[in-house]
Amino acid sequence: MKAGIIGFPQVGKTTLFKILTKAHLDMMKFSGSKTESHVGVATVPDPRLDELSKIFNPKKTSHATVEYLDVAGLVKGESKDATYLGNLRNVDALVHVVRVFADESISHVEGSIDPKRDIANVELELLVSDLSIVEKRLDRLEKDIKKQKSAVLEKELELLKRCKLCLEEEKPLRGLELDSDEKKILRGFMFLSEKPILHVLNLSDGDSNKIDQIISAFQLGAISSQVNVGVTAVCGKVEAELAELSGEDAELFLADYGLKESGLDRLIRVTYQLLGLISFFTVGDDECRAWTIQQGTTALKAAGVIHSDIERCFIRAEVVPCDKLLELKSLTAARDKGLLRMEGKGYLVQDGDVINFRHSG
Ligand SMILES: Nc1nc2c(ncn2[C@@H]2O[C@H](COP(=O)(O)OP(=O)(O)OP(=O)(O)O)[C@@H](O)[C@H]2O)c(=O)[nH]1
Ligand SMILES: [Mg+2]
Repeated sequence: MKAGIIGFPQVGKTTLFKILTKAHLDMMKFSGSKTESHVGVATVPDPRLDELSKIFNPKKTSHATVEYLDVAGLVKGESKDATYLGNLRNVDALVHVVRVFADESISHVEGSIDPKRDIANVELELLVSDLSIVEKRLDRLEKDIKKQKSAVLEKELELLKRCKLCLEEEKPLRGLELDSDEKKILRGFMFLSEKPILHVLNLSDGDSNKIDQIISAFQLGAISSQVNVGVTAVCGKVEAELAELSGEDAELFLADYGLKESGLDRLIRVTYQLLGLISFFTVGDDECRAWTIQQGTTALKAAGVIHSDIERCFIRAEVVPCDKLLELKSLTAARDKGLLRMEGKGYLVQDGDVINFRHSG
């Protein structure tokens, strides 16, 4: 899974990127090139996997990961330039950092704190970028159709006209209702306003206890209830300090700020929810591992996430929910109790399933 971090300049994008990916990069200042970006990998925290590892004591424990991309700040009005946001086109989701922290010494593009306005402005940049792509393609299509009639091209033309209308009304494409054929047609364009987006409000340290009320405090209820849109908050500065601590110190530090979990944990959890992602596990002496899949994935496709050979030679999946396995402490015990179920190709994998794939390869 890949997520792109976007936002206006000096809102805390790189700060968040560093926290998420635990990157210790000193040269995080961008040289000014619009297409420059940093890539980092965040580990998805999962206490269930840690518990499984305690039982199986494997040589290796592999958490799921999310790849984050940190790009230069958006400049209003420049999104028509296709290369500017080009780096973001192949991400699965966008994380939009919104500045809420007050700091006189750090300039704010609009000169004042107003998350609702900033969210609207960023959405507008995404729309404008998509619209310019739609218009170019429509031009081309109309010319091609004049030369040669084609049902396939006509279908694309109709769909892109719908997209154009939507964008001209300043509505993001993620709100369009599309059937699976239409989704397929649009996939290649990698439209930005079609991607799920998580707005992350970057709060002042003093506001750490307000995270739960953030949506109502800034009247973001209507925004957060839109399809494929999430809103959450972090305290960038607090999290940056937290990232330097470990274990008990980190827990004490969190308690001091009245926080239940680190912003990193929450952010990754919310991103998973937003994208409809779940985890299943494989266990053994060699490796205990978490795998990420879309909710509603079949056992066959889940096998393919591990290796295409396992999908190709799939016989069956042996499944036990992780909480049951943690209780019984071994697969043999689970089997003896009749809790290790045999499932076929079409079984829909559930979050927390521990799976042993039987295959003939
Ligand atoms: N007071 C305060 N300052 C912060 C916070 N988060 C980031 N900053 C500061 O704001 C400045 C900009 O932070 P960055 O993370 O570099 O922001 P950015 O969005 O990556 O900036 P560009 O890449 O230049 O667009 C830095 O000086 C940070 O130390 C915060 O939560 N509180
Ligand atoms: Mg930056």
